[in-house]
Amino acid sequence: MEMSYYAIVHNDFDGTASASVYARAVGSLPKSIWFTEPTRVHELLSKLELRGVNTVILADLGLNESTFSSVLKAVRRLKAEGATIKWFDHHVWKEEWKRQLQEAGVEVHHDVTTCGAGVINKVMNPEDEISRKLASADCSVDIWLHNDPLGEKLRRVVENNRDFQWKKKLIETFYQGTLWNDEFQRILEEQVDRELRGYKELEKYAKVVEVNGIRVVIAIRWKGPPDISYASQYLMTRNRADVFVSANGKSISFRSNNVDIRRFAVSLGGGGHPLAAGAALRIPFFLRMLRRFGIRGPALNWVTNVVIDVIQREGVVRYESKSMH
Ligand SMILES: [Mn+2]
Repeated sequence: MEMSYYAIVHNDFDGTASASVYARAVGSLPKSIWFTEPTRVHELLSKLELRGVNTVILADLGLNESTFSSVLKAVRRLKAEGATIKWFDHHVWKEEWKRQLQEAGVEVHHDVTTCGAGVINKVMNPEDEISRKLASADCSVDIWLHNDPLGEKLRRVVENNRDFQWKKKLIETFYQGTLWNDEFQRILEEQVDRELRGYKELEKYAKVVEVNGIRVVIAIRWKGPPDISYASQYLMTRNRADVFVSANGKSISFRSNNVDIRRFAVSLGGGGHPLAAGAALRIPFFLRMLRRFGIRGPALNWVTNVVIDVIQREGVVRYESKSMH
């Protein structure tokens, strides 16, 4: 059993669940916890002072080429100061990164078949029922398995409040063995109410076009819930559309359940997954101004032309996924 440790985790549901599962496995909460993004891990690690704590765990944080050497330098320094470092992740890694971190003395647990909390649960405490249930709920939304209703509920509870203090409180609650309580229920109900009001408004922000034999629903970004994944499913279903596109002024997002939309995002200079991708797309200043005054039509038409153009240029390629229906 460990005396005390620091946790550095992704700033989302999976990071929160990962920290909770680890805490249950070692029987104590972290001395300090940081919620961050994969692009900022190197900054955090280079500034980290051990102050008598000798274990550092990182979870649900991927790596990238541009920051890897700073990460490596920071972990070498921490190792030299006597730290034990454990890194749990499920994002796509280069073999090279894994090898170099291991050579630097980092314990790497990398498994792309599950979510971050799932990796920790498998390695640290596969027998713990609470951890298994939490990891299952988390994986359901984090890697789009959509096979555990608790995931949809907990995600809303986690995302209800962006404050780190809220995530810390959730970790304590999960650590104690509570996965659902009256407060969560109240938050869920309020959140669902807000979403339902949001769904009613959505149609005002969207239009449907047919291009190359598919129906595409295009939206200008709305404020508040529902979030883009729920809104995209809702608008596609209601409009019997194959592709959902939304633009917020600076970027464009594509979603589909059966068309490879990553190709459209790549064509616009972006990228992502075959069924969820995006690119930078700056709506002209004047149209953004109009939109700010509530006149959305011109911006929506401008985005629609961009979308029609890219679909006609790239053509439609179907994509079948096992994990989505
Ligand atoms: Mn994750």
